[in-house]
Amino acid sequence: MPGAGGLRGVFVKPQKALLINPYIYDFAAYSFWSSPLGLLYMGSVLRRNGFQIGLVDCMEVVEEKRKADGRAPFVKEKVETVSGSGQVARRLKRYGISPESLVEKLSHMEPPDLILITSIMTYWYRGTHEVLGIARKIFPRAKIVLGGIYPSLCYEHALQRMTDADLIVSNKEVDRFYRFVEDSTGSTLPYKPDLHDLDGLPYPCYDLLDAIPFVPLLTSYGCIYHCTYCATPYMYPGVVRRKADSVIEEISYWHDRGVERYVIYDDNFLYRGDLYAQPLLRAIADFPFSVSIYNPNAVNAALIDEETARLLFEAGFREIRMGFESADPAIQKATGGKVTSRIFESALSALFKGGFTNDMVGVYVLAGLPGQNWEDVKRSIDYLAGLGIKAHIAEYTPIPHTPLFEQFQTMARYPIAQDPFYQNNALFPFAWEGFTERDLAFLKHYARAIKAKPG
Ligand code: B12
Repeated sequence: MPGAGGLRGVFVKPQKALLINPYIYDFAAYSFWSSPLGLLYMGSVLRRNGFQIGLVDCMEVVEEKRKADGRAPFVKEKVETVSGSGQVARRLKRYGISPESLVEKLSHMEPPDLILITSIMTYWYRGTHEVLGIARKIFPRAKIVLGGIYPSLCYEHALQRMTDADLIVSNKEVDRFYRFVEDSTGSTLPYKPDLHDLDGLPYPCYDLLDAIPFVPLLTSYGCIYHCTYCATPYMYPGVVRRKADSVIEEISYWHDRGVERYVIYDDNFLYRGDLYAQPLLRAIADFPFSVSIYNPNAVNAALIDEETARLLFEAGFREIRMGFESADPAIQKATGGKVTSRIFESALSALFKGGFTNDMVGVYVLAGLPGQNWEDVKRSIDYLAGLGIKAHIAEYTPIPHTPLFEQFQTMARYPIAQDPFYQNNALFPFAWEGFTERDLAFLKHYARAIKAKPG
């Protein structure tokens, strides 16, 4: 059973590994079912190899404000606008614990042999840099490894800036990581799984948390779609799908430990639904207990038919997020051509038949694409409002190694290729006279004011 503990007797004295999820600097951040899943997977792999694992998750939330669906605001503090941010007028905040609390926490720990630090968004690298410095200072003899999405997408930048790390690895370089651990410990790791083997991996070590508000379920790597704004095809060129049985076993495992909420991390969950999502959802619906499921990554509306909608509802999806992107057929086509308005409307009617009400449906509309006019977004919001659905504005994030980034990076109003800090969508990198920050503020307000019609 993948959740079980480590192989015993591998090392004479157990090695200690400390996992750190750094605090971040951002303008607006909310724990929208975010979780350092990759880091916790790495922790379980090391645990299987006999390591003792510790965790410091700097991204603490305000527990009293946790919503029924599991989301919660991060603790935060305003900080001065950091130098070099040029035209940025907005106040930067630090989300998560303070550097002082981190120092305090680490100072009371037994020195680890190995420290693993993740960095989830490219534009969060400043927090990662500080946390690396703190870890290096307090534990000068520990080997520190940096991994995650930031080094996977901005490898050269990380190499130049994250000099306190002994090793920096992208998501494709797990073998380098294993070799490094073997060289530093002088032992051979008996368990070196291929991280793409989602069926065989030990469950991520969420047991290290005091309480588990939700568990993300990683049901695939990669994506069959090639949306021009998305880096998934670059990071994971092949699509690997986890077996439905393995997902069912993981839910049972966590349910026995009191977990009720599950979050699907998947870019193409409904792809080939008759072979995958449908049997999986049927099995979840057949559990003798009920669970709550969320899908912040959105599903493709084109793949929602009546049977799928009914099963999503019965399995325990408390809301369903779909990508719509734009009511403009040209933008629909240019960003990946996954959905048209006609297809979208038929998905919506299937969802309503399946049991969902309007307020359980969330639809992402992209705003701030290079050259996009603000009126396009307004039309999309109006279109959705006409169907009784509230739009969620997803501000475009320029991400390295994506077609849109390569094509338009020189048109951004910040040096997004040189400094990932400016890739933050809160800075609206592609504002122009046809779509200003003022327009964006208006649209957000406008979308919020629309009420989902009771279904
Ligand atoms: C799930 C997901 C989310 C979740 C939360 C993710 C999380 N972990 O907290 C939610 C829905 C909240 C989310 C939100 C957003 N996301 Co998102 N998301 C993803 C997605 C689909 C998967 C990420 C993930 O957790 N993967 C699973 C884990 C297991 O993989 P991993 O973290 O890469 O870790 C692996 C390795 O890197 C390694 N590893 C990780 N850490 C370490 C550390 C060490 C030391 C070592 C050795 C190894 C290691 O271990 C894992 C093994 O495979 C990715 C796309 C993708 N396919 O990666 C986009 C992605 C990360 N998101 C992206 C974007 C743009 C966003 C949004 C801005 C979208 C929007 N417009 O609103 C928001 C911003 C959120 C915010 N500000 O808080 C971009 C990245 C942007 C950037 N500049 O960095 C991505 C790449 C998608 C894209 N469009 O290209 N997202």
